[in-house]
Amino acid sequence: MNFQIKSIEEYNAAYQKSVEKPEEFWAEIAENFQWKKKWDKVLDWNFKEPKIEWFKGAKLNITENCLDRHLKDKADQPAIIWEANDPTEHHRVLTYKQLHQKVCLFSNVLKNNGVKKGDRVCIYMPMVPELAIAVLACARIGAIHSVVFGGFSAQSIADRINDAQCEMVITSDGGFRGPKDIPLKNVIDDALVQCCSVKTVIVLTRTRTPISMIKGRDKWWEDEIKKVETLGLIDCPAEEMDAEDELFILYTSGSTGKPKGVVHTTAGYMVYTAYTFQNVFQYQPNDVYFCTADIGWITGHSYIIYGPLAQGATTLMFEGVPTYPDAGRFWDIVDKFKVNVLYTAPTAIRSLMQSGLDYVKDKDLSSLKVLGSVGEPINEEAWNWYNENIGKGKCPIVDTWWQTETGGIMISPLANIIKTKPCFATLPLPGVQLMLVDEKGDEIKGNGVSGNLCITFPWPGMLRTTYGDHERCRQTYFATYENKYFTGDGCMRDEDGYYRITGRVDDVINVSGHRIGTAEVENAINMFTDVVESAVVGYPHEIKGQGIYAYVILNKESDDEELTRKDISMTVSRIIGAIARPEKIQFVKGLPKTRSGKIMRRILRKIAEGDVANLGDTSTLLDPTVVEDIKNNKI
Ligand code: 7RM
Repeated sequence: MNFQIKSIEEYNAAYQKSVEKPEEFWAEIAENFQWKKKWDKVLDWNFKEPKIEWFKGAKLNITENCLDRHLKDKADQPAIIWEANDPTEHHRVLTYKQLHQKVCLFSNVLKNNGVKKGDRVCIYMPMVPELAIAVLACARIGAIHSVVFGGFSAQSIADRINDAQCEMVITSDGGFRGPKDIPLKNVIDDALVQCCSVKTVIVLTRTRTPISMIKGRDKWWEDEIKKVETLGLIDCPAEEMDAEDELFILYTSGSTGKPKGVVHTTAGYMVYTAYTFQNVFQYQPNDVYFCTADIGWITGHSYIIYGPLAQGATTLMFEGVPTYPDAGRFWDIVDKFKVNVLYTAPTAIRSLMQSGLDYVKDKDLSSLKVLGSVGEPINEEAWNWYNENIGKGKCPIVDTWWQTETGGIMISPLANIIKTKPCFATLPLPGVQLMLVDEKGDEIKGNGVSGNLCITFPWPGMLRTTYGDHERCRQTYFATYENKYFTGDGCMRDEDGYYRITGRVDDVINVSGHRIGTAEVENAINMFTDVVESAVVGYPHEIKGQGIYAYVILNKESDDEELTRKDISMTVSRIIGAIARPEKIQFVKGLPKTRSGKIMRRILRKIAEGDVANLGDTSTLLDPTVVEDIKNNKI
């Protein structure tokens, strides 16, 4: 592998080349992969439509790159180490050879059940190796996977299945998450009442919770595997895919009510996740790499599965949560498997920090070499705690900024190469051309400035479209500023030219690293019988980064406000999922609106933040008494 950057000079040279000769730059990197046919053209693009094509004309299968090509030298090296939710349950190790076999077998299960290239498959599973196997099996036969995080409600799943017209669902009887059992198959049954595209449901046995199994539709994973084994369908040749064939859909929230299906394609995504994984974490052969994300989010797709496996790494997958059975769980895992690279989220760090050092003190963390952070801005206190108590001052912290849409890491230090600075994602990776702009879209030049973060040139890992609605993709990302991809984030560039992401500038709340659209939550709250109108904003939350604050107008006074709050919460849980439940609900008589009827969220945000003295310009307010009422009854 010859794309590993080893020094700051090599970084500078790589960056410069990526800007001056982007096609040559990425072509050289792409040479390190296994192609069935090489590309005709490295890049074809315009941001107007947008049209983005990387490695056009090339043929490949990403699973040959993640599995088959490692069989020569790494057949017996662990590909996936799996640690169960319950520490007394035995962990599992799948070598590259074993993972390859299991993916092939399950690929044949998919084919045997009529799944073809281009079909969409919804995956709703707990963090078990079979989830990674299901994802890779889809990729192997050219089916498009749409993984839905296990915390989403039946309604959310149904919306996602219908949007993508999935033919199959892969799930399990249930999942273990800390002290709880999650009834995954039950939720799927509720969802499928609304989904007529789904013909088959494959159900893995995990919790042995009693579940319904519908004849003709539902099939046990284990039985299906036996069937293909009996038929002698052991090997499964990898489908030949075009570079720009769709690899997966992943739904993410934006400023509008409906989540978007972000589409990633095969070749560019593979090259980008592998390149960034290698360079950001500086992964060395035989390192044990542990990313604590869930595969239901982009971080799990890119940096538990595809990036690490493309690089022949050992990736550790953890089924549970950081605080079960106690707040020492991550450190026990680091100790047990001698983890070298740990990649986690600020929300987890803050929660473990609050639990105190007792959970850290007797753990051997000396194997750690690199620490990573992702999902939201990391505050200085958490950064320092992570650095001192986990890294013992010896491990660089790579604060990685990126998005579902970017496919892979965009701004980050390269471990041990780019000097870190608390709270700074530091510098763009090679191939990433950034620009800060003002409201009008004019570039903000120089250092010591802030603006809206845009990207001005394509990179291989970028989204290609939003599923079934290309115009929405253009509108959302390419229309705000001409000829630029707009990230939705605010950003500052300091005197050293280092970048610091300050947070979303749109109506998206980042709760524990999960993106939630305010409009989505409002729609869910408005479904509650007695709600007339609502407005949702984010406010600073000590552990979650941001919490959800809802202002709600009821059609009649509640005789038990606490109960009504719980009812509203339950309604949101049903409509979206527990992750979107508002932390705070304030009943109000009216919402601050302009004369044209627009809710003035800026004012609501200020009040939720507790900054009532600085509401800013309120001269356009239709009815100022509304604001007084809200201020006086703040919770
Ligand atoms: C990977 C992921 C994306 C949004 C993004 C930011 C925020 C992510 C950082 C960050 C500050 C970081 N994808 N964000 N990483 N903010 N520093 N290192 O999280 O699509 O779920 O979210 O998350 O606002 O736009 S995501």
